[in-house]
Amino acid sequence: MPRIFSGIQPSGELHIGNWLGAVQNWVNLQHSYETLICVVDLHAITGKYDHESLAQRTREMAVGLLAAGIDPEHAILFVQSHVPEHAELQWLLNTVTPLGELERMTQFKDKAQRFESVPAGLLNYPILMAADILLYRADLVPVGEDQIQHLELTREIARKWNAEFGRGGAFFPEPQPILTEAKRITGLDGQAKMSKSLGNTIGLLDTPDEIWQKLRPAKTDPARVTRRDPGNPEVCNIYHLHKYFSPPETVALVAENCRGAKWGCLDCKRVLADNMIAALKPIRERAFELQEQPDRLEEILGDGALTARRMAGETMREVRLRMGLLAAPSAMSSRAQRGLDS
Ligand code: AQP
Repeated sequence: MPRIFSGIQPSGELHIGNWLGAVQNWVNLQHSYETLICVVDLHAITGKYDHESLAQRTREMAVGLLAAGIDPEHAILFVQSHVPEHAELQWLLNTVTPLGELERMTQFKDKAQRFESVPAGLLNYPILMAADILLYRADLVPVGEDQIQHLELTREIARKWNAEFGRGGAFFPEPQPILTEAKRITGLDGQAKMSKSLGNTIGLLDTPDEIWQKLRPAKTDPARVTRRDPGNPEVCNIYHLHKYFSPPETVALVAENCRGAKWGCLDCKRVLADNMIAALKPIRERAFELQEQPDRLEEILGDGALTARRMAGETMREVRLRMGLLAAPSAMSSRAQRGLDS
């Protein structure tokens, strides 16, 4: 069975951009692929973050994913920092990654502007992502469009490593992306990508009132100044969101009523809010149930980390060997193994 790997940062609330662009895909694919889903907390500390709430956000992200339909019977769900091999492989891959490639990453250039002194972790973020994927020798990576460039670099890193240490073969497969139709959901500002760190999101677990309070002021067609002005749905983010939450006949009605100025933007948003609230209700309910079962969450993440560590351990043994590192003395390995099993 081909293997897929994907991750999400606990850098804020799980939002509808993550859900439509990636998480829904993970939920569908987990039945047909060997699936690893990782809450990538080591990535989340490459930006400015609140260390006091990181652990809680990590738990909440895992709850959100389970509520959205990630099924521990079908997918290995775990937290990145619980598998130290991610950081180890990242260091080893550092040695084959060209600096110039890191510096030209669009996400690095965007996010670097937010810092006076840019942390090296932000530059090295794509190497950690490559390590995440290659550690499990994944074939496919379901992501949103924003991650395509990082995935291209992952393939380049795999190629370079294979050329140097692959002994004539492709030890690391070159992973391919899987995109959804919603590969780039625009934020409520109507301009930037919906993004946790930009505060332009609707949370997957938002209450009906929170959804409405966020949708009310959301940007629409900028040329539509008054209710009587005919609008252009094609340039309106609210119209595009209707396509994911409303039935086709409503989407058609929205377009017609916007063009004919029969509805104001608030009317259109109210219909979207109702449909979005209905679509997200079962997810919110499942999340509440899970929040009441912290032991269950602990068990799922513990099992996930254990399985992931076994898989990661197999890859790392081979990687260390091929890169010429001295094997750990056997007494040390057996003690480490006991630590791993306990
Ligand atoms: N707006 C989006 N539209 C479609 N897909 C998206 N993804 C994120 N935003 C959108 C996809 O969701 C997955 C998890 O994303 P992530 O949290 O690991 O990284 P990100 O892309 O950097 O997400 P954010 O929300 O923008 O977080 P911050 O602000 O912390 O950087 C990925 O597959 C991503 O493509």
